[in-house]
Amino acid sequence: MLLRHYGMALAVAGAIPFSTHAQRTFIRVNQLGYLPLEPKTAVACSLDSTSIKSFTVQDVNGHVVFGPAKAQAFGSFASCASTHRLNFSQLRKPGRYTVVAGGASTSIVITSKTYDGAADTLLAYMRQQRSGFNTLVKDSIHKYDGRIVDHPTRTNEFINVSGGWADASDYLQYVTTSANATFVMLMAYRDNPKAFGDRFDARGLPGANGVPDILDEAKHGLDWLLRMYPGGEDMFNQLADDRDHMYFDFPWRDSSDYGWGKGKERPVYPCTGKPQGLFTAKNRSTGYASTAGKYASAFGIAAVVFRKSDPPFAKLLRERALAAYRLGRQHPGVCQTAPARSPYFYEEDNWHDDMELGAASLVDATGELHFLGDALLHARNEPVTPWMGKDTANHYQWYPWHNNGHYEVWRNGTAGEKAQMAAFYRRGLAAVAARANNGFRVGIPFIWCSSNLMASFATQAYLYRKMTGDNRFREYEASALDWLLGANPWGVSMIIGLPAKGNFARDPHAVITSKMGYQLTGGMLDGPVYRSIYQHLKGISLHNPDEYEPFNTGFIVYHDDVGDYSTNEPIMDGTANLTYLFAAMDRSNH
Ligand SMILES: [Ca+2]
Ligand SMILES: [Ca+2]
Repeated sequence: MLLRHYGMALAVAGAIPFSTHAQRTFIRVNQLGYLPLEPKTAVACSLDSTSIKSFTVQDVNGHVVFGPAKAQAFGSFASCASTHRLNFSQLRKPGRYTVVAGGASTSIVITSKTYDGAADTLLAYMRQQRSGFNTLVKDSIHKYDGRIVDHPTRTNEFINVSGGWADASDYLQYVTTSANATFVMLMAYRDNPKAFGDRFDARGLPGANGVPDILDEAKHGLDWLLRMYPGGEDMFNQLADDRDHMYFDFPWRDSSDYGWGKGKERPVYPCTGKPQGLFTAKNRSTGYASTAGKYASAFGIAAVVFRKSDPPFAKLLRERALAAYRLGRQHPGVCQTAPARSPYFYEEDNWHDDMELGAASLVDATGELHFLGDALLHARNEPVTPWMGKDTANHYQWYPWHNNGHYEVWRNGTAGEKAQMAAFYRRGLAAVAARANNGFRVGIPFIWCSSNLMASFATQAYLYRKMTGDNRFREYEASALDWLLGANPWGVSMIIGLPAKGNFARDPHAVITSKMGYQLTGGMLDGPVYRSIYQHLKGISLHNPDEYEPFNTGFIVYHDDVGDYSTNEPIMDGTANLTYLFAAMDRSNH
């Protein structure tokens, strides 16, 4: 295992995580590259209190093309005893360069093509996560989904809910994450259609089918959501539960037994408006609205996107969006995911954000402006996504990680309403930025799934900039994106396979990587967490020596190890969430 590990890392020139000689300063960069006209910063992380006065940027011939320029000292951050920001934003000429500082150097690239195809790369992971027809085995998996549980009159009844995506490296499926993923992918396409290509068919197999691949993927999600909410009074929320965790199986050989036989039917949970859990652990559900709003928004935006290409499908989606939204109004409150044998569940506590987005999506889907009034009321109930500015939060307590609803309201609002939505975003961004006075310019809390928070912060900052032209958070936005692509203490891109020759996770918490050596291209990892979280989660232990050990001495940790499900597990909804930002950064749209 160890040999495979180091062998792959060494094959990447300049991307060795840690060398045995006494290198103490490491220059961390956005490994994918830098856009010519955008902010460009590298971060020097020193494992001792090194002071760096200046840095240069050299071309491939070793000629200095920028600097010596001042290295901006920012003190310690996590394992970095000292950090320095190396800002070369003024270097705009495309090319390959080397950033040199404090006896260390790292290569970078500046090109307008930095993000070309990056959003499509994320979709590779989404295809791999498909339930129903799966591209890896070219066959249907989880063929017996599923049987209704926890229902007053329909318990044990079979319902066909085949399809959708596995949530992470287990095979649970949630409407809350799947509907958000579907919404964001449709939003990404609506706003930046030119970022997406057509190289795969509807089933996810290679070969163009005349449909942008992002819409093929969104359609796969919609088909599942339409099964999970067939209309009417029963709204389903979850397929399978954590009894899945008994086995670390291939998806096509899932041995989970929910009482109907190994590998047979999986349970389908409805929203009930009450605390849910078939065994000891219970969630704190109070209503339907958090799930109903997400259904309404995914169906609502889809009704607009498919209006021209498939009018009957668009009509069905519009009707289903209205039905879901009505059910959300009847049952305010949250519909959380249901735990089974384990104490963990998605502890979502907010639902105004979901109903806001649902209502705002219905404005475009139906042309009825009264939905905008609904959306505004919900927006004012939760102006700022509550994790922003905080030091911690429960698992998925404030979800989605940013509220696209404010942007959707802004699109149809009056001047005053637009200004209010921008002000709401500004408050959240300012609260995060106020905590970001460090060398990496990051102010998110390092709770479980920190990469999601990083991506959502950057997306909200981008939307705010687009809405207002105000660049005050520009540097923080770029820093969050840089962090995800390698400008972090470990020098690891949090997206597997991006860039193709970069330094990314070789040993993620995923069975098809650990047992088949298959690379989960495009998957975004959970990302670093507070040391205290890592130490207190159940069932975590490293399977191999930690190659990033020198960088895991601070308040946050990251391990490229199959045993660490807290930092090194790819996640479906986070990956989909990033499609918007990557598409927006793709210069083919501009
Ligand atoms: Ca296609
Ligand atoms: Ca919510």
